[in-house]
Amino acid sequence: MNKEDLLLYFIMGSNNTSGHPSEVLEKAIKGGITCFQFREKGVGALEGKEKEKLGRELQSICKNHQIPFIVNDDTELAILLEADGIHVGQDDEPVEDIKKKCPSSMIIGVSAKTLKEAKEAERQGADYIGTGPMFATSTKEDAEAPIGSQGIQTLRKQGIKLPIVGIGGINKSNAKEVIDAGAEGVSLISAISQASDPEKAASELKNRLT
Ligand code: TZP
Ligand code: ICP
Ligand code: MG
Repeated sequence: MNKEDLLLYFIMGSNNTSGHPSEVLEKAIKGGITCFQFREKGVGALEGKEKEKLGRELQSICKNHQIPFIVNDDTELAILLEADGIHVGQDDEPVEDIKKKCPSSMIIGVSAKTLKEAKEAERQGADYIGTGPMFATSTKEDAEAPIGSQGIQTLRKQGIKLPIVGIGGINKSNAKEVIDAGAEGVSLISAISQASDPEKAASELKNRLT
């Protein structure tokens, strides 16, 4: 993956939107997102064949537009779909185990916010880290206290060289601040998935970042 692909990284599952996920994704792509993560999690999340079906549908839209398609958490699904990548949290499957199962071309993203977590992700060969929550968010039920864009500045000062995307409570008013702190990109859910006009939301975000 190119670092540039991380600039405007949209994440969504079926419970993040009142619209149809495929339509929201199409609009987000028109607006200029550069990467997509399928995160089917939380209340009412699809499972099994239904989850696979939606994943395939969203992946096919990404393919048509040459947008990297990343699967959250579910290594088996990422392998089955031959996704471009997998994103895991600190409590999920270790990167070393993922690397044993997945093709070497698979992008591996890890959630990491402390120096220790970031160094460990780097050591294990992650391709990027997702750091947050940057700001207050109600999208993730068990989100910890926000660390602010300073959290990214600190990781950079401490010598972390891996590409970083900030996550959590990011919108068009604070997105640039995250990039200025040293991140390659911003990842976000509600600022696009809950927008009345997801295309406009994505394109306004993109304009603030380029
Ligand atoms: N991880 C940390 S915060 C978060 C995740 C998945 C939720 C991001 O959602 P939003 O709506 O962009 O704040
Ligand atoms: N960062 C990214 C990019 N995705 C996630 N699901 C997360 C952190 C928790
Ligand atoms: Mg997880």
